[in-house]
Amino acid sequence: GGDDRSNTAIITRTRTRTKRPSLYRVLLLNDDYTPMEFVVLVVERFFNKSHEDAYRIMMHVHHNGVGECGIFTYEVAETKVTQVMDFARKHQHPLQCVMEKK
Ligand code: TYC
Repeated sequence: GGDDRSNTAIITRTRTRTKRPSLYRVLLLNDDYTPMEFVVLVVERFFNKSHEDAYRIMMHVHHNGVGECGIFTYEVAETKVTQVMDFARKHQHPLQCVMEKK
């Protein structure tokens, strides 16, 4: 900045600290009732996956009990979970979608 009263230059800098946001996995859980085609549609629609990738993810969940649909910041992950849970409820399927910190 400008000189002070004793004519000494004062420079004040504030360090810029950039914090990377925490990331969250969004997972689908298997159940015995939700139709496979419905899960594929969910993965395509809400996670922007190709039909082939959506089918692979659905089959992974079917065989392993749980599977990852994507990794997002907190607010985006929360929105995905809400969208999927609302869509499943609307169609009366018990499909469960959850998020977990990476
Ligand atoms: N297990 C279901 C069935 O046999 C299919 C399914 C797959 C359900 C993935 C949920 O997240 C899921 N119809």
